[in-house]
Amino acid sequence: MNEVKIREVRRLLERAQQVTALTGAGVSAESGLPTFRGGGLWDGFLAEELSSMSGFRRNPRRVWDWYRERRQALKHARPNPGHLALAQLECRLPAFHLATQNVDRLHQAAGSRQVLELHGNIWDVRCVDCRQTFDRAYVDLPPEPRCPECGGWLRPAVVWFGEELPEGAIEQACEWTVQSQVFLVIGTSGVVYPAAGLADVARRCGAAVVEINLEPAQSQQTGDIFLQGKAGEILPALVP
Ligand code: BV8
Ligand code: ZN
Repeated sequence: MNEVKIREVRRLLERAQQVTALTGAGVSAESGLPTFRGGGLWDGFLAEELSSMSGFRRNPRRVWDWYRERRQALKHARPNPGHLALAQLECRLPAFHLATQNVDRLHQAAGSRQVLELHGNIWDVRCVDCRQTFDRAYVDLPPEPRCPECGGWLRPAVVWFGEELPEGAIEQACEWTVQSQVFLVIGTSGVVYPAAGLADVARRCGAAVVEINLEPAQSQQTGDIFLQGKAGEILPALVP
């Protein structure tokens, strides 16, 4: 069944003037990184305890332990065929844009040049007090990292629940989506907004929404093209 739909999506991609892709944790699953929901990273925790400022203020050590574990796993993670196929699409298509909810930077490691990180990245850190940002300088962090400028708590430079996305990020993703004829939604449960709302924007603008996932995501609607399976297997089949 996928074969027919894969041929249909390849045709849509070949004809499209502009294509936008939104990715989530599922695109990094085949690089050995756990996803968030369904027995993943948040298993046993309330998401807000680990991914919110209030959770961080309550127990910064526990939040850092969780991010340090994820950073450790990332050191051994490599881009998988799904990441590589998206980097190929960027080279092959006239206008391809990638917005990701992932903070692991595996798209960049795979060669994607234009990646819009809607939820920040796990490697940079920012001071809670003076808000100074320190890029990768802090790959190996002490258990309770403090700002060298003001002594305040350093935190991961990711977007937590209740925090704004990076300035202009969702607007840029919306602009790409409005102009696209095909919108790929890859490896995301579609529950976190405003990123999950992009698929609705695409539908309202008449784009073909193509969902690539092991199972239907919450945001999926009838009329979408659903390619069920692993992103690392389906995406390479879509590259013209
Ligand atoms: C904000 C930190 C506004 C980074 C994360 C409506 C509009 C706006 C906001 C809201 C709204 N409704 C509710 C909100 C609030 C909230 C929200 O969406 N809550 C949800 C839970 C209801 N949104 C926010 O707070 C956002 N901020 O809007 O601010 C504002 C306005 C005024 C003043 C202040 C603020 C911020 C959202 C960002 C939260 N940060 N994490 C990090 O540590 O990584 S969220 C977390 O979930 C990650 O960032 C992750 O990227 C994101 C989404 O998860 P997924 O990537 O989808 O992963 P998941 O495990 O869920 O699913 C994996 C999927 O892959 C599954 O479907 C699985 O089947 C599939 N899969 C698995 N393996 C494979 C596969 N698919 C293919 N192949 C495979 N091999
Ligand atoms: Zn500081």
